[in-house]
Amino acid sequence: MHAVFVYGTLKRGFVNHDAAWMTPWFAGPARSVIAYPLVVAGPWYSPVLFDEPGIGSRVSGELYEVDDTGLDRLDEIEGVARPGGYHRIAIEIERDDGERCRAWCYVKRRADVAVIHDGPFASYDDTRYVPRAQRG
Ligand code: PCA
Repeated sequence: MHAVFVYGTLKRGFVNHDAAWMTPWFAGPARSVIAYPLVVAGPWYSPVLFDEPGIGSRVSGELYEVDDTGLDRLDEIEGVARPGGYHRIAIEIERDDGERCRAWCYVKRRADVAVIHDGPFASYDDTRYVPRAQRG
């Protein structure tokens, strides 16, 4: 199984959570051990975490334990193989009970993002995201 930390539209209550069949893998709330910049960026107002440790705030999100198929599906949803897509890196995560672990997390490089609308935030709670199916 693979530990995955999600901070954006894969969280419970957001549009990609159901598309990725996340619910059975939920392992609890968690946050990054160190700060990362979490912003709302790009033409579709996507939540984006930049791989710039030490900038912004500790980021709140959710931890999941997914199988190989699940990780493949998440990579597909996050465009890991597509130009301008997310990169998957391992970061240090702290659960609410204080337990720490390394988990996969989807990030981008600042240079791959055309426009930053808002941020940095300690947690993502924006409603402007445009799902893939609604993009022109
Ligand atoms: N999905 C991934 C990265 C950004 C997004 O919208 C997540 O929720 O962590």
